[in-house]
Amino acid sequence: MSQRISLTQFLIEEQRAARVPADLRLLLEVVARAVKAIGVTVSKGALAGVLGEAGTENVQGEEQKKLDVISNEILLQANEWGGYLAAMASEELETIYPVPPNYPKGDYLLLFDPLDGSSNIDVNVTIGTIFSVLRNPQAKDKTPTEADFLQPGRDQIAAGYVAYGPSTQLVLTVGDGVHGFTLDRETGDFIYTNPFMTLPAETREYAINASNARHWEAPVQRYIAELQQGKTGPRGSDFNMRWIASMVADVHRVLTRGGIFMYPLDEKCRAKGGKLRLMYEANPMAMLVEQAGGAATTGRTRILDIIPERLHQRVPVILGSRAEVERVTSYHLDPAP
Ligand code: P6P
Repeated sequence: MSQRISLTQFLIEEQRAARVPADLRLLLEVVARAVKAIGVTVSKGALAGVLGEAGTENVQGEEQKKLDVISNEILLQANEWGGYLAAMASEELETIYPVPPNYPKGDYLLLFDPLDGSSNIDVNVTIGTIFSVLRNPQAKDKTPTEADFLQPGRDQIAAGYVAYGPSTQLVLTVGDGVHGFTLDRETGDFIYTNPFMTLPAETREYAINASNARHWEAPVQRYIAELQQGKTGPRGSDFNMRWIASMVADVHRVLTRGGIFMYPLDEKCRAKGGKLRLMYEANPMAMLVEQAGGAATTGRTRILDIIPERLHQRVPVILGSRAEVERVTSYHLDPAP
């Protein structure tokens, strides 16, 4: 049997290679333990009485599911005492969560969407957790502010997601490629199963919510129409479409077998700047995709170069196989057919 390498061993070896400082390794280990607890709760579903609405709204004005609230609490409680964080930010919290004064502060900021795709929870479709790690720009004895989080995605120290699907998979980058781990539910270990995940430059698969077609801008209309024309159109090839409406599931498929994932600007979400959140959805996914050899833009600019203005800022997202992302982006920048 080939040697099983656990996440712990992988991170210790990354630390020995001076690619991961000890406190970042500790942070990632704690996040891994927290997402295992989330996965256990998610997998119980109706048996644990955790399905359905929580009866509250989050800062986004979205109905919170019970599991949204539970997952958020699990991540906050797991990470607040370790001494490696100064503060956290969550899709489910209006403002930042400074580490309580009775705990030591550390050098990192942790951002997360605790349970992304929660509209799929009640119908048993894959959902996930997305996280991003930034360096705390303040001295440890200073209380962090929201402004400390407003760093461009290119400054992320680490990024990852967990897909709670047929298997529970953790996908992680610390800036040295993308690495996938599969949870062994019998031992509780994340096992290193996907070293150096890379994205094929070319693809024949796209992901977009086609019900928004009438709201899309002209460059997206043109791009999707060309894909739909298949062999008879300018692309000269047939394409396939998938849309799970769970970013973690759609992006995991793209990272695993290629593809392009699109939630572009459209007339419905223009006033908000886009649908997906920059700090804890677009940025971590963009870092992972670029580390895997792909590309990630808004259609007009590289996502990782965006200077954030607000913690819950939304942006258009076009990411995946580089050749396709560059094509769509070129249609935005040079619309003439
Ligand atoms: P729509 C889930 O709510 C989410 O934030 C992403 O996970 C997903 O890609 C997108 O929204 C789905 O949006 O408009 O298709 O429901």
